[in-house]
Amino acid sequence: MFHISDRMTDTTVASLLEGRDAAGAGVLANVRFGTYGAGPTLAGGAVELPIHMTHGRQHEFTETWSAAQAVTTGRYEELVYAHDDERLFCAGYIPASGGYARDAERAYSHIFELTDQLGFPDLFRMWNYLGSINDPNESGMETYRDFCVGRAEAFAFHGKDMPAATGAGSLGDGLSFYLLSGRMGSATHIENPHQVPAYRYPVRYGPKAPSFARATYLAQAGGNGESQRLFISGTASIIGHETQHVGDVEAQCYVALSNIDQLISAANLERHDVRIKRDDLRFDAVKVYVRRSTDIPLVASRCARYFDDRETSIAYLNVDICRSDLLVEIEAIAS
Ligand code: 3HB
Repeated sequence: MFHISDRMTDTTVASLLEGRDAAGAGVLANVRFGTYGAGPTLAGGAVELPIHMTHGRQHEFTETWSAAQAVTTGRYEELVYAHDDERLFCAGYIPASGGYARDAERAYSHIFELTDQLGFPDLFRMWNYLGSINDPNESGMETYRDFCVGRAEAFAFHGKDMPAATGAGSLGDGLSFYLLSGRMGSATHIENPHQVPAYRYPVRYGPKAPSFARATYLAQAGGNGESQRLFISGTASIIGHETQHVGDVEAQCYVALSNIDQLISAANLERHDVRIKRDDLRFDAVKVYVRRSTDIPLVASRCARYFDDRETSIAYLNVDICRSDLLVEIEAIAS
């Protein structure tokens, strides 16, 4: 179960990983999108992860990942985790230093050790929020590219499939990350036929390509009434591997939404052997990353129309995006 709570109203606006009612279920984690960031902690039997993602307290919100069964928590190396019988939530924080490659490789290696040891080997969603994402590190490499090097090395070394992901800027320092992992065979990764898979991007975007899939389908968990979910990665104005409409936020928004359409089209789902009906899909937990605050009203009007904001929670975050010519990036959960 999952919900986003607006700090002011504390209403549940979306739900994920259904099992029991939100009121009765344990909580795996609270991810606080707010005015400061820090490393993850365990509090009240759940993971707490504050990430500096909002410019003011009025925009703060919390993503709550709830459990369907009893929750077990723990720590492993720099990671803090919580799991029930079916899902593992894991989080970490790497302080800013001259570069991220080594630390990211180490953290992702620890993630794979942990997920394998605990029996949740199938990563189905990850988020990485980097301070100064488009700025150079001490060797002159862009921070995002530097991070991609370490993450790619860990995925390659451990032979892991790449799940849906978001990689965006934060307003703080360091790398805040969290991810979800499931039992063996629970995840199916999906690509968009109109986009080159990110992990095959040419070297002009960085020495190691970004390690993620365009979406991941999470199959129904056995016997507890949980329903299926499609996790849509941060999606932007990229066709093939190239940014479209540099400088034009409205056109970028249109291409990003068209990319989501392509990804979840009946033909694409069928191509990936995912048996859910496009027409039955409902969106939840939409997060929209907007580089320039002045673009938010326009982006919000386009997204509200596409997602039907009467039905769906949409959070707008004014942060940088992994590629410096991208102005908007959109993620969602469809079920
Ligand atoms: C990532 O590097 O994990 C990533 C970056 C994006 C969108 C999705 C995933 O800009």
